[in-house]
Amino acid sequence: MLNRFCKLVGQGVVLTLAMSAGVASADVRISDGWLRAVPPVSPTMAGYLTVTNEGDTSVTITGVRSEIAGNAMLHSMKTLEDGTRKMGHLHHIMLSPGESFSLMPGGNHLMLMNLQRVPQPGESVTVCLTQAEEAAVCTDLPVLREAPADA
Ligand SMILES: [Cu+2]
Repeated sequence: MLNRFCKLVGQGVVLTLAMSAGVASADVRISDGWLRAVPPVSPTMAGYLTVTNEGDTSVTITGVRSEIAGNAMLHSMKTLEDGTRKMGHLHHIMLSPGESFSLMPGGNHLMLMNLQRVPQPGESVTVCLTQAEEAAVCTDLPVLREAPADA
């Protein structure tokens, strides 16, 4: 038992050294993020952001979560043959090094569902993007009534 523990600790040290040496680093940045304010009775709210892969390996964003939401999802918008638009589950976002992907009003968005509480304009909410290979990346998004003018 003691042996096994020592071995695990040893592996952890090796991993840390490899990462600090910059062998392969995934570096995901979230920018221009915000959540659209909703009435206090709303069970859901939508959010928008740009995610950029600033590392040197490909990354896969697999979803979104927030402590105020019982459930959260990335959604895509599709235009159907009859011209109506419909939301669908965006299962993942793959980003090559240097690539970005934007969630914008009228298009792809993140959706916080089963809201435990409804944050009001002026508040910020921590939202995390989960990744296939790496730890989740979190950021605080402001709650706004309108899209920021310069976004
Ligand atoms: Cu949606």
